[in-house]
Amino acid sequence: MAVFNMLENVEDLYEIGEVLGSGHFGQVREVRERATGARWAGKFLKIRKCASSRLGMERKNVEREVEVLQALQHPNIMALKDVFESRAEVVLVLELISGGELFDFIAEKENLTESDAIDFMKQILLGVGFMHNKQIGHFDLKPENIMLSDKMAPNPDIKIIDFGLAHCLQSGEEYRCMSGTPQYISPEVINYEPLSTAVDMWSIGVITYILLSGLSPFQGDTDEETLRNIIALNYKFDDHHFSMTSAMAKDFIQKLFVKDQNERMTAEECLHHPWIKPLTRKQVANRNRSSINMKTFKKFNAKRKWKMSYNMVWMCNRLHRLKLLCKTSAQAGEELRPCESDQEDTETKPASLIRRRLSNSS
Ligand code: PIT
Repeated sequence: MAVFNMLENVEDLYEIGEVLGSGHFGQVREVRERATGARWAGKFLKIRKCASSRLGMERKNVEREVEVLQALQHPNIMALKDVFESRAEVVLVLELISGGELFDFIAEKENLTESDAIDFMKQILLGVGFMHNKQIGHFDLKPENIMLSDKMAPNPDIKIIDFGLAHCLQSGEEYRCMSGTPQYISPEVINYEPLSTAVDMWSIGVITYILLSGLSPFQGDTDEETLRNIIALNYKFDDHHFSMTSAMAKDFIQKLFVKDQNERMTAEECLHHPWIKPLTRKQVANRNRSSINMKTFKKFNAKRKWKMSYNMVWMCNRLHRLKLLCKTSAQAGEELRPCESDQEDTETKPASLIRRRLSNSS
């Protein structure tokens, strides 16, 4: 069992500042180290005493995330500095990432060539490749989890965040999990098959497709339809949205949208694909000539941000209802309190929800 700093109080060592973000993971706030003045991000997780066995689960999930982060020291992966634990709370002190989300940064640009996109993709692949070499899968790669160190820097660094669903795959172990975000999940997740690090490579295919075209490859009108499109590998490069995209970029994506996990390109192979690592002058010229479909991309990003705000309001309402329910239950003498895991994110859906949706739709 991981042992966290229980001797000192986080507030004795850090001054707690403004909220940077919140979601299914809890709340992330800026914190300032009192001794040095250095700025960090503190992820605050309430570990509440619940009537159910969720308490043990929550602690285990945090421990797993901490173990993963401790194993991942890489320039493109958010670093973990310290962990504090009190009776009701665990605080992870993380690297402060002030550049915001990569997709927001791109959406502000007037135009971007494939070369610019490749510079970012290369960094994502370096971070993911590093994880995969340690047999760690992120299992929730999506635009919200790809941030920039500092957007004012001439060449900002990519930082991969949120290792809440990450898992270290042990040899001989079959790991199945049905969490994730419908648009970005792979067929093996939907089919509840044993998972490998190739799950992340599928998500990288989806992210690349969106980055170049502003379209989501498998998006249906409902989540069920999206999941069905993924299983049927139902996507296309339509001429209208991909008119500015190079053939090499399409080949790169096609080699990630492969049903068989063993046949899908690995991060290492991606880094050697000619789209990422051009071998000839012609290939370099092609990358510079091709560009991101900015008009559709901006639209996609605006819709994505709107959905995120909507989800946040939905989550707050749900929490409020849960609190009311607790009050009523407490008055009735029942022991029931909301847990952190009740703060369900509507984007990262638990298995039961996806399963219910699939069975309803058949
Ligand atoms: C920020 C700035 C920053 C770190 C984060 C967000 C981290 C977010 C985060 C971290 C996790 C997690 C979920 C989200 O599971 O410096 O805006 O470990």
